[in-house]
Amino acid sequence: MTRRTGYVWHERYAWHDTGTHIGIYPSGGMSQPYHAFESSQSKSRIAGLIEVSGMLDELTRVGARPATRDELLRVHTAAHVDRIKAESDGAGGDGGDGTTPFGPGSYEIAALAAGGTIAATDHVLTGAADNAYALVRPPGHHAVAETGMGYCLFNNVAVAIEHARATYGTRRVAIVDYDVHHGNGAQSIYWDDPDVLTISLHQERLFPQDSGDVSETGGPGAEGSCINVPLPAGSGNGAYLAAIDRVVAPAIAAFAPELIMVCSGFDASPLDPLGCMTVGSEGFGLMAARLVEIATEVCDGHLVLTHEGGYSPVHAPFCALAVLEALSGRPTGVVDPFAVGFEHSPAHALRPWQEEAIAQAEEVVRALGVD
Ligand code: 3YP
Ligand code: ZN
Repeated sequence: MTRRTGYVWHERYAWHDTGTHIGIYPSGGMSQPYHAFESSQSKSRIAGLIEVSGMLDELTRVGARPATRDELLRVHTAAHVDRIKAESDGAGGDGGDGTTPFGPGSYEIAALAAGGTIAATDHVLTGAADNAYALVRPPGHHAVAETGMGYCLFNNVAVAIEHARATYGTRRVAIVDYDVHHGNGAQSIYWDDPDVLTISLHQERLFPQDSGDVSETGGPGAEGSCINVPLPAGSGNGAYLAAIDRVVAPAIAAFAPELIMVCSGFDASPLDPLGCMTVGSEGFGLMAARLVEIATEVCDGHLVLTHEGGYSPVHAPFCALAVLEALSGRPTGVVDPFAVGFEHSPAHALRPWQEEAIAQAEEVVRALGVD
């Protein structure tokens, strides 16, 4: 079955300047200048493969528009929004934690990233598309109300959710975050909100280092609206798919959201410089296919993905293409060259220590009575 999949990409996303860093850290001294891992490379090359593979012709192009200041203020403090704007009007600055560099004009690009996610959400909720992928930059899932962090300036997914609530009266929303890092931003923003379920699958204690434990389950009055699956380093397709089937699927079925938002990062790839996981393009594609199934069962297929991390310029494009093939139900026939020699890797088997982490999260879902 084929579906109409909305797709957002704007060349201006590639113009967000993260400058010379050695990946994560400022360069200088004995650290020869390189670039920030979060650069335009991986994103532009994803957009490139989507076009060259012919996938673009099968998608519904969705235009990006900037989120307004008021739309950002539904999630962020005025002090944060205005500081980013002021620094962006000057020489550039940092999102707030010293690892989130940005150049002149990045306020407008970050507003376009949040607005691109809004546009994708509009397409799905008005029925103009069945589901959608917003390939936006800068990413958003670490940004909290009062600051940016970890390459993120504004929380794109939260800005889109608040837009949906204000515009369509959407009440219950689930967020699934499979970026290799913890989705701390939405967890923090919706900690006390029982109507937004946040689920994050991530490498345990990676970033932010002290968040995303399985014991974090939501604030008073919102217990059970937050689920974390911190997976051990080395987890591959088997662990991720088991987490989707045993934690994500039952939690969402019980929560019964009207809309599912996905924070889609490809930094759980074995070629990623910022993670130690081994999810292949096949794994990402299968996760997306399961999410489509879950959305079909619980919320009329309403599924919106927004792009987060993923820093392998050579592998991320094949991961993204596999996801778009699953969303649209239209295989391109493109072969991921990295899958050859990787498909049969033992790294994909679900290992006992990974299974144990999943079982703990499963227990949270069960104990909270949502299963
Ligand atoms: C930002 C600085 C150190 C780790 C990092 C993670 C960014 C990311 O991909 N988040 O999803
Ligand atoms: Zn990440």
